[in-house]
Amino acid sequence: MRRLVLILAVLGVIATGCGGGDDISIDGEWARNSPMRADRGAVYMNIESSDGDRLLSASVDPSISASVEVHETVPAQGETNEDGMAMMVMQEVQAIELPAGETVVLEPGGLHIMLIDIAAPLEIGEKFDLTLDFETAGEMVLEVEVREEAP
Ligand SMILES: [Cu+2]
Repeated sequence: MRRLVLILAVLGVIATGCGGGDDISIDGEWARNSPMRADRGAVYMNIESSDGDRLLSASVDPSISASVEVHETVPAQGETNEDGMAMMVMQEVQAIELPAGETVVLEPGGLHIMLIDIAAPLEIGEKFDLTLDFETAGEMVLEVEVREEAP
């Protein structure tokens, strides 16, 4: 299902007189327990911004996890495994850039939203609300389902 969310900052438009609304479109959202850490979960999705925007942060109810970070997965500096492959590590990013009209993919092994200190293991089929905070579009609440793999 493709979810088109129109976030027209109506009050902002009235207050400032400028029509700078940004449309954020999200699909393919899903969540799972982190394969690496039992106390973490990860959320993935495809995001597209009509006019260009930045995803600044995300949050969930404390009954799901204590905190939420936006992460990227990158090769660890100078570290390789026994096959000579670069070891991958996750690190927090300040924001995810959303160039106008481009689909940005959050997926395993790449960008993702990390639930830190989950309250309980995420059960397949469970759904929870994730709040996304965009620089221009503002806050948006997305219902995310826990799945074994991407929808
Ligand atoms: Cu992570």
